[in-house]
Amino acid sequence: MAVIQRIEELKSGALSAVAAAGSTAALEDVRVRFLGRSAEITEIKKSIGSLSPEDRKEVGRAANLASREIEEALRARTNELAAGEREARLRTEAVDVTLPGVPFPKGHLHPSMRVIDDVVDFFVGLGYRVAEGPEVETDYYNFTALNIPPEHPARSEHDTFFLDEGLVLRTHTSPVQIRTMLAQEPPVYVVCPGRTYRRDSDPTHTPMFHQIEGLAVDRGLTLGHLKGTLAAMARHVFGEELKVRLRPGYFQFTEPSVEMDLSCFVCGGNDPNCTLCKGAGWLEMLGAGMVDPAVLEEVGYDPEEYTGFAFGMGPDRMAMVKYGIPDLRLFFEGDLRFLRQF
Ligand code: 2NM
Repeated sequence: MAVIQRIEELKSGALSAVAAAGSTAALEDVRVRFLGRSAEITEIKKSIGSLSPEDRKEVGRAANLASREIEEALRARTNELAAGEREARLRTEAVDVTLPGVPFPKGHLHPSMRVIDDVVDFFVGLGYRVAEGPEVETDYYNFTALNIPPEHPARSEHDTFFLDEGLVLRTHTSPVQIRTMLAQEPPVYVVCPGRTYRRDSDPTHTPMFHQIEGLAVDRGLTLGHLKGTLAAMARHVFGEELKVRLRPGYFQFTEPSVEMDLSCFVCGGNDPNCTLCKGAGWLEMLGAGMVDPAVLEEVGYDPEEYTGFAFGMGPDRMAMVKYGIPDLRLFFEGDLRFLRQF
């Protein structure tokens, strides 16, 4: 019968095409061509219904056998080729794990940032929160709320950069403490690092410099808490052997006010020719004091119920001392030859 003949031809055509295919993709083409929806064998199977019962059985059997044989050949050849293709892909994608890595250039922490991180970490460890605020401040937050009213001569000590309409570049981070106190009730324990600005430029002053201030307001806080806290902070940053001392100081927003010195960590106070302390034995480190009742009242705290201590320090200067850097201006010139040393 002609149809049976044709099925045989199609089958041997398909088997040679399978044998000739060089890739799994080519095999897929062969499958579509010989067994797909519009392949000739498929058409023959569809037309079986119109044959006589005897022919139907014989043609059906031949067509099914042929399809099965082609499928089997496709499966076997696919397995063969897939293994080779996988092998080739693995070879091209191979990674030589014994090759040295590509060196990744390391960044450097700026010396000021190292001191800032040290100080902030210390206070966070005590349970203080970190607070930040705007660098462009209103005159009110930068001065008036801190017991420095308009026209007060203390304002001139700040060498302020004035902007338009009652705005200034903040001369300290104290306005962040004012904002914190206005936003919450005591107890307050905050540390406030940030950039500050004063019109000043020489080997130990730059127009932009960093400050870290801190504030604690609670029931029963005393100068003793201030001294213990700041001494522990100094030892954390500069070394556990250090001694500290307080001297009387003056700030408009604290009463009493103090200055804190560190014992010289280069000579320990024993070398009259010490290059760091110049024989003084002590290094000036920070200013602090008990928050003036006028400041507490300004933010709506009752000074009969609460007391507080506050402090401010210059991490840039602390870094100069800690790392022996003679000129503060080097800090902000962005010269990599300088920065890479840290
Ligand atoms: C200092 C020294 C002493 C200070 C006081 C306040 C506030 F907001 F509580 F009044 N903030 N910062 C303060 C006190 C800052 O810097 C040398």
